[in-house]
Amino acid sequence: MACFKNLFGILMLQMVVLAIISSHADGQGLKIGFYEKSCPQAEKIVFNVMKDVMAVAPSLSGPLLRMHFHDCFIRGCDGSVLLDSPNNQSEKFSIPNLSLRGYNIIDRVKTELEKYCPGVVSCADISALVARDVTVLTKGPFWDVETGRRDGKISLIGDPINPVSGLPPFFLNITALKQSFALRGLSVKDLVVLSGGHTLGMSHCSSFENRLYNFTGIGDTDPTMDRNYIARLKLKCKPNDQTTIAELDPGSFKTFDDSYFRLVNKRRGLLQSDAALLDDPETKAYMIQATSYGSTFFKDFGVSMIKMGRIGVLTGSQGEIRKVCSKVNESPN
Ligand SMILES: *[C@@H]1O[C@H](CO)[C@@H](O)[C@H](O)[C@H]1NC(C)=O
Ligand SMILES: *[C@@H]1O[C@H](CO)[C@@H](O)[C@H](O)[C@H]1NC(C)=O
Ligand SMILES: *[C@@H]1O[C@H](CO)[C@@H](O)[C@H](O)[C@H]1NC(C)=O
Ligand SMILES: CC(=O)N[C@H]1CO[C@H](CO)[C@@H](O)[C@@H]1O
Repeated sequence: MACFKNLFGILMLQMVVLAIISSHADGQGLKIGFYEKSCPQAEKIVFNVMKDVMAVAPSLSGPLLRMHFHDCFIRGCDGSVLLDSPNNQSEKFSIPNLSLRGYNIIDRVKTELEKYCPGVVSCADISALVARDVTVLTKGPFWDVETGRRDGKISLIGDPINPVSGLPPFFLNITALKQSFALRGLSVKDLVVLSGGHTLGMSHCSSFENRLYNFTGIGDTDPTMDRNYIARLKLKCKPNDQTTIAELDPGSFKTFDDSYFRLVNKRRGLLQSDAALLDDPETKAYMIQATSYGSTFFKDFGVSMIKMGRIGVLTGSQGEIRKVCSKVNESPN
């Protein structure tokens, strides 16, 4: 009985999440060049700021790409990840945000846009455009970003850690990863393609320490991880290290390329959720294709990013256009 109740609870939760997400799951109301008339320079302004930023801080490419992913996975792509709250109770104060950086860059882009077209471009769209631009500026693919998102007014610290509707944690197995993506209308192909975004960025040692030191609680290592790689990582990450970070794609973590897949194929994926991509025939086959002659990874990445960018968006008269990305607008009374 308890079991039934539990299952029912989970089903209910999934239905609620689906209801929230599917309201605009197809991205209705978004289009390429939404600001063509209202702010013709918008995309150029974003790109120019990002060009300056990447010239001096290329290591922000990973966190800024991830920012859009976090935003879309929680409550849909509505800029909720960017909100502060007076008592630190918004999404950005939730544990999975440890690796998010670059909020000040989003603010800088917003400030620049407000000079030219005040109150026109949403923070949710800025996040989507910035994700594309950091990809391009690190030698990755270009795609046309759909715009027209509006900003949400709610951001809750508990949302990212919700086991069903939250962010997929780094230790998820392939079944759970697929479920997390499916819940948002994303396919198994989207899962493996978007994981390729780990070609940029870093991860805290604490996110994979168990694989090096205590995988099953008997002081063992993860048998699915390359032993030489484990030895190398142990030099960098000591037990209970809360501060050190390691490159997800060592040697080219500031360049968008296919080397992440090459590493995972060689059992050198850093996170358990990276290694898990070898446990499914479809994701495994994709990673071989993606690292072979005629790879479609670059083209696929744009397609999956556009799909992700449609999750649970607010459009039309929903939400608002924030004046400052970290704050909801004052109500006019
Ligand atoms: C919110 O977080 C910041 C930085 O982490 C901290 O300095 C500040 O004291 C916190 N505010 C409250 C009300 O907890
Ligand atoms: C995958 O993880 C889920 C929970 O996260 C668990 O219920 C399931 O048994 C796991 N599947 C496998 C094959 O390990
Ligand atoms: C390994 O994990 C187990 C179970 O969580 C714990 O009891 C043990 O102290 C850990 N060992 C080390 C060396 O951290
Ligand atoms: C739990 C945790 O580390 N939260 C962090 C989330 O991000 C904000 C802003 O960067 C930090 O101030 C929090 O400490």
